[in-house]
Amino acid sequence: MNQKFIRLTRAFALLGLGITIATGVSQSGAWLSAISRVQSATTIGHDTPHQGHFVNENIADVPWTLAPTYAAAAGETVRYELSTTAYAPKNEKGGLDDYHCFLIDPKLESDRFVTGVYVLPQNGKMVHHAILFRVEPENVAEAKEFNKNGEGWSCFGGSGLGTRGNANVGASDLENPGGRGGAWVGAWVPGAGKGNLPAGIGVPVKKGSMYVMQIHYNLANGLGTDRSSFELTYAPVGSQLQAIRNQNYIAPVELPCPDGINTPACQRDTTIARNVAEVGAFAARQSAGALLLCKRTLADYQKPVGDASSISTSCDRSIRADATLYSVAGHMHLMGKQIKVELISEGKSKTLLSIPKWDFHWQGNYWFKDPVQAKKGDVIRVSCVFDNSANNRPLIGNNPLEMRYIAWGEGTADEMCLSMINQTSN
Ligand SMILES: [Cu+2]
Repeated sequence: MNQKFIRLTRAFALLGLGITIATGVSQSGAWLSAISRVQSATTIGHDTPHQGHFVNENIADVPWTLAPTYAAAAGETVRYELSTTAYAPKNEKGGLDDYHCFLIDPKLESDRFVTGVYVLPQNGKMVHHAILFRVEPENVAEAKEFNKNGEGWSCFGGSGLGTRGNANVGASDLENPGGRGGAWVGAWVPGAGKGNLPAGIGVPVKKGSMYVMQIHYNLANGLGTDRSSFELTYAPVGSQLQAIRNQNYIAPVELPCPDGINTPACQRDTTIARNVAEVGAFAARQSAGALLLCKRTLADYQKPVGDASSISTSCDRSIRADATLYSVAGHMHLMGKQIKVELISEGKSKTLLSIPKWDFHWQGNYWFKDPVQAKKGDVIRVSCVFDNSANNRPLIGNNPLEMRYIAWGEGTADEMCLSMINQTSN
C-alpha cells in the first residue's frame, strides 16, 4: 500500500532502464528504434503522481516523440472519424473500463493494401488503447446489425463479430483465448506513434470491407467524452504487396495474493466472478483458454508465492509455417515487471525482446532492423514476471488497488502477458 514506493520505482524505470536490446540476434541485428525510444522517454521526464499508472493523461499533455518506424510509402492517406458526435464512455456495471467498438465504412471500391496506420486519440486521459480490425465483406451485415443505432457497441476482447460460425477469424484470434472478432489492421497503445510498414509490405483489405475501431476507455481519471480518429495510408490501386499479419502470443496470468493473505478478494473465484459480471462469460473463457492453449493447469500457479513480488508465467507456441518476423511488442498492465519474447529454433534461443523493467510506456511495436526468419516448428516463448505484492498497488482514482487475486482480463486492474508479432508467411 506504499504509494510513494510505486511512484519511485516507476520513475526509476523511466530513467533509462526500460529496454534492453535483444541479446541473441546476430551482432548486427540492432533494433530500429529501441534506443531512440529509451532516449525519448528519458527526455520526456513526466513527473505526475500517476506516472506509470494512467499514462494517457501524459500523452495528452506531452507530444509523444518516439522514433518513427518507416518513411511513409507512396499512396493516399485518408482520415476517418469514429463518429459524428462525441462519445461518452461509461461502464454501467460500475467497472473502470469501457471497451467500445465503432464501425467505419471506408467505401473501398477495389482491393487495397494499407501501409500506414495513425491513430489519433482525442481524449488522452481516457483512451487507453485502440485496435483497428478489418471486417471482411461477409461480416459487414452482422457489423451493421451490431451498430444499429449508429453509435457502436460494447466489445470486450475483440470486435465481437464473427462468433456465429462465419469465417472472419483473423490470424490473431487463433492465439486469442476465447477470441472473437477479426484480423488487426493496426493498433495504438501508449508509446506508439505513427505506424508505417516496411516497404513492399501491407495489410490487405478487400473491396467492400469495413473497419471496426475498438477503443479501451479507462474511467479511472474521471468521465468525459472522446472523438478520436485515425488515418490510413493506402498503396496505390493495383499495388501487389506482401501481406503482413499480427499474431498474438499469450501466456496464462494467475496471480495469487501473498502467502498468508486469504481474504475473499484473494480467491480466484471472486476475481473470475467479478470479471464475468463486468464483461460476460467471455472473461472466464479467456483465463481457461490461456491455460489450455499453453498446456498448463492452475496447479502450476499455486501458492506459495512468498510476498507475491515475483510471479512468473510462460508459454511456448509453435510456428505453423515458415515466416518472416518484422516486429515484436510486449503487453502487460500495471502489475507487470518483466516480459521476454524468445524464438527457439533447434534448441537454441534468440531473444526477440526483453523488457526487464516493465513500464506501461514500453508497449509499442519494436521493428527489427533485420527481419527474423522463423521456420515451421520453431517455438515462440513469451515469459512474464508480475508483482502482486503489497508494495505494488496501482492507484485507482486516488486509492491503491486492494490486495486481490489477479487473472487474465481486459480491465486495467486485470493483467495480460501478451506479445504481438507482425509477420509474413514465406
Ligand atoms: Cu491488456
